[in-house]
Amino acid sequence: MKGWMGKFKVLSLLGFVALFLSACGKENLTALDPKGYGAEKSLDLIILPTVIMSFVFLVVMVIFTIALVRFRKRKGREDFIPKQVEGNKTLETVWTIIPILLIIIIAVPTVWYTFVLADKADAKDHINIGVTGNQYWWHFNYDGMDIQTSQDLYIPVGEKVYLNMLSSDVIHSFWVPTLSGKLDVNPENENTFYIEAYEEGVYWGKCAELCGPSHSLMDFKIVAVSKTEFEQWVADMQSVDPEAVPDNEMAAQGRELFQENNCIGCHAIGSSPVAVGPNLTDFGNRTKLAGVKDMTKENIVAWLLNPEKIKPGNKMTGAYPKLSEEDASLIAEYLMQLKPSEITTEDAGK
Ligand code: HEC
Ligand SMILES: [Cu+2]
Repeated sequence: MKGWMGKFKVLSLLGFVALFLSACGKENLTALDPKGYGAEKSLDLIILPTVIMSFVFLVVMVIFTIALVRFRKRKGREDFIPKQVEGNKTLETVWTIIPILLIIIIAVPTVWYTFVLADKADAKDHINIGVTGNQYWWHFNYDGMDIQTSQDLYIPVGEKVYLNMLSSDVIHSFWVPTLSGKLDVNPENENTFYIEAYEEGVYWGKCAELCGPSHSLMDFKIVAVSKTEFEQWVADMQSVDPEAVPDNEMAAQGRELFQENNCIGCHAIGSSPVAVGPNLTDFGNRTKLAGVKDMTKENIVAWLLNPEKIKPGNKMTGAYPKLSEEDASLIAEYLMQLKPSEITTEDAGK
């Protein structure tokens, strides 16, 4: 009886944990609701073996139950020995061939789509974006468009977008579960694949390779907008004047502090290739600070005073003079008005 209770407790605990974990996650951060070609094919490849394995499990369980019931020890036939089938050639052949066939049924589409999804023959005809993984943020460089940005990647809906990925430090892994599978981002040897979003929307991405203390905070977003909105966004980004002095007095002071405090050495505004830290051209258009915090002035000031508290191990901590709260607040004013485009994540239906 006691053993039975123990099992019951373990099972209910597992059930509870499963229920609890099923509430985790964000919308558009799931591989089970694909909104792009890569994710759709990945889900197909999850479903196929699951169906086959469930079927095998069912068949085995049915045969097992029949055997248990039919050949159990019964009154009056204690010495009954069922017919022995070891060495039966037909049976042995059947249960060797069936699993081989099932494995082939799983393997063929898996290998096929592995090659299809890695194919980059038509990359030249599409948008190419250089992706750099950094501890703990992502940088994006639009090929031939003179646009550099970080954290949020704007793409046109319904189009293949090729991502050519390298890391500036350790191995990361680029994963936008709703749009595609994962791909490792290595310090050497560029890895390429494409993403394609069927619907406009904001799709959350995660680094999927343990890369340091703030690995789990290495979030980013794909913002899929209509083709015309994308063209508008490109034009807006291209017409940014990095030298522009804001009209707002506080923001203008913040701009000077930004230049005096080393910030500009790591953070580019405009299409400069400097990318020791995130490009801040469209910082005011982002909805998250450093990928994870809500974009409020308070949070920006908190970040500037002590980034370590928000992202342990980040590469900004200690690399600039200590700021007073007033200065941090002025810099925040400057950064928040860096909004080059009217096209924002809201346009993507979120
Ligand atoms: C040594 C280079 C370096 C210096 C100097 C530096 N930063 Fe950073 N900064 C970084 C890095 C790296 C990150 C990304 C941290 C992370 O997310 O892991 C960052 C992140 C940020 C972010 C968040 C960006 C985003 O996309 O959400 C802001 C804002 C910022 N820095 C502002 C500043 C300001 C203002 C200064 C000057 C007072 C400054 N930084 C100085 C490297 C630097
Ligand atoms: Cu990472």
